[in-house]
Amino acid sequence: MKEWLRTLPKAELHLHIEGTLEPELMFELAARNGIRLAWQSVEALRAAYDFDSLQSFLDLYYRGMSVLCTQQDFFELAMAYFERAHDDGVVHVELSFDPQPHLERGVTLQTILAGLESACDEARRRFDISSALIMSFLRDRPAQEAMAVLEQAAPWYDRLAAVGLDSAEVGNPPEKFTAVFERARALGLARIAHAGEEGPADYISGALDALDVCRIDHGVRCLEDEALVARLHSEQIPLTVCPLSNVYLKVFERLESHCLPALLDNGLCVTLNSDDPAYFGGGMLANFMACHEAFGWDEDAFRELSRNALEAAFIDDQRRERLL
Ligand code: ES4
Ligand code: ZN
Repeated sequence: MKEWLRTLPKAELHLHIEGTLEPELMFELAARNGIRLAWQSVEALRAAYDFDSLQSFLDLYYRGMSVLCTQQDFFELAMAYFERAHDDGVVHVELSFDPQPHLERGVTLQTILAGLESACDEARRRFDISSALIMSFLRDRPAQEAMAVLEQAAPWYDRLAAVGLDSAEVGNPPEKFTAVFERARALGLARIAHAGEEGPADYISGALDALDVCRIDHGVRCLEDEALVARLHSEQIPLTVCPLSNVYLKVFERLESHCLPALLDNGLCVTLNSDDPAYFGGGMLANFMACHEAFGWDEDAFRELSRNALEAAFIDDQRRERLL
């Protein structure tokens, strides 16, 4: 099954590029940039990957990404990810990036985007992997800051597939960002948002109503609201579910108790994704294999999940047809 899953053409729609930073590269970049890390070694860092919640992960995630300084750093980060994705049989990737923590450290949007874009170009040439960029706002920071970042990104609007919303969910409802997403819509940008990962089902409805999103990242808590499930079903709103992430962050205790089978039973448009593969035990193939083992899904089930992702992807129709 593993080899069959590897050859299945897969699209990854929910990936934080900063969450692909493996400890070895983190230490290499820290040394190159003269940055002192809080951990003594790669092993000590890996041992710290023991999360009890989204926040405990985010604390480490933001500390880790502080080694990214130059265009070359962002290029190497993304290329290392693309190589692993190619080995996993991934043919299309939508990379989210979080500008705010980088801007705060004095790293410019130009540095981030030039590095990521050149990696995307090389991935297309070397691996025939297509890609799209999603600029995400941190929901635990002020909406005004997100608005300023959106304005600052003007030179790149035509190269952004969408804007997104991530970071600490509970206490930061989608409505906080109504004006920012309204502005993004006026600029012609597509919109997506994390919702219903740790936050309640209300945040999923809120993201659809207040932010007019076309996809929901995670969305696993939708099952707590029957009317919402009916809506997600009738509108076929794609959910980018991240099975291993949800187990690592204790959204579900074990994969066997994950709600994925129930989401599918309700006829929802589910996709499988890796979220932060360096932190959550592996990439797309590891996530697919874990689901095969936990749920006993067969080839037809995975074909449908991959088709859902290609249909929900920000990708030109010609390439979509070719990959489907
Ligand atoms: C994230 Cl798993 C997750 N949830 C919310 N925000 C994030 N940023 C990076 N990974
Ligand atoms: Zn995420």
